[in-house]
Amino acid sequence: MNLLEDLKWRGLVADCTDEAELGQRLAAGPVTLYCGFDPTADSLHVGHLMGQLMLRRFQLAGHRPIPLAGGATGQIGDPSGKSAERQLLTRAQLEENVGCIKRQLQRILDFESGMNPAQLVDNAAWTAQVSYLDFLRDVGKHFSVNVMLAKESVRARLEDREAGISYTEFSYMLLQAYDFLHLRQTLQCELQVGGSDQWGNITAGIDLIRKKTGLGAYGLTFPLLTKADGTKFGKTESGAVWLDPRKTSPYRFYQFFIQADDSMVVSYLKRLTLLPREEIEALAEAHAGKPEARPAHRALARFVTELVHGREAMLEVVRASEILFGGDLAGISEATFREIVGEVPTREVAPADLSGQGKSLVGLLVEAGLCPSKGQARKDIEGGGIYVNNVRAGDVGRVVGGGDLLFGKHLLLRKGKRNYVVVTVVG
Ligand code: 383
Repeated sequence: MNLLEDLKWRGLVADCTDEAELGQRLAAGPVTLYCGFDPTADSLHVGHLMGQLMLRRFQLAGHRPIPLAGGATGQIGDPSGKSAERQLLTRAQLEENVGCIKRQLQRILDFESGMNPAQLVDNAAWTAQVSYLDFLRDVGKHFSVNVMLAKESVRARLEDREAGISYTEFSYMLLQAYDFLHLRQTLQCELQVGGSDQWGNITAGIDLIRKKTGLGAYGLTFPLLTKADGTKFGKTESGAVWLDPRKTSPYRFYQFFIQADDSMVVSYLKRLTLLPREEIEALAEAHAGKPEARPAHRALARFVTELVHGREAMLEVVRASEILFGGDLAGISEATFREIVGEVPTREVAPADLSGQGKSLVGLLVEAGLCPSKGQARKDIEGGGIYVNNVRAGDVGRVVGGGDLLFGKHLLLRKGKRNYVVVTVVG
């Protein structure tokens, strides 16, 4: 299967300039392509992964990817897909954000490949020094306001009179078009990819290239990720799902994919992983046959977590995610354990209670609220239904003390299959 067919099978083609032509060009030899990312925050989020992965798909097929950091466009703000005017970022914020996203754009792609290495660029490099007058003469003159007004991104904001659009955001598409022209001329970049919100900006660039140089160029967009209810994917109650582990921990990140909607999981596998078609089809079948085993969710979460956070972090969160299903606690980091603590009831005890001689498990079970009485606690222990740190406690005389504490302060108590309480020593 060729690249375009694979992209179509994955549901990754929304709009495309003449598809047959693009197919022929891709078959004829390596193509240089780019995708832009604006430094609107100090991290990229899962929505951006599609663009990064799109570049990677092309690279794996032998083409040359250019991730672009919008050091210049980030100073303006793309109105595409935005219902209201953006707040301008301060210079300091911008600088900080550009640094952060550049580091993230250096992942996922191969920058060392001898044949088709990726190349990171920043549009501030060729835009910052252009004078306003030159820009209006050399670029602005090729844009018809009539055509600009008809672009979806502008039209939507004009229709909503209250929101409106500033002259600054209205001009955004000229800057993105100028980038494409610049990359076409300096790096022979022939194709721009992006989400479907970018179609207007991409075609603006193709038109500018034709008018200024007479050369052709291609554009390809992918549908934006949505949830089963049609709303934006990648948002939780606590905000976006970030790629920076300090903003969204690898554990939360993994859980986000594990909790994906059943009806969407196969589509996410196609669009957010590089797993081959046969593997995805086998996972789809396994999911249809035994959805409660969550084979497709696990494969999705593992793949994306490894891609973003690396293999070690992925393996740790997979293990951590099994702890509340009775899994082994050995080797778990304190940070990850804390995440789990956040998911179950916790009970605080004073240090004296668990030091020295320790404390009887029977008493602790009652205090922790896992057993209604000491009598019941004894019965539960005898019945084999009580676990300390996921190890069965068979002895009614069991005493828990300092040696049982995880990271010197936590104890994971469990009754039956899924009733957990974390006892934490405070003070
Ligand atoms: C800037 C200069 C260019 C080409 C593109 C840009 C950025 C572009 C934009 N993109 C979004 C962003 O930065 O705003 N104007 O957050 C998102 N992208 C990708 C993809 C997406 C788009 O980075 O659909 C989601 O991630 O295109 O919203 O010369």
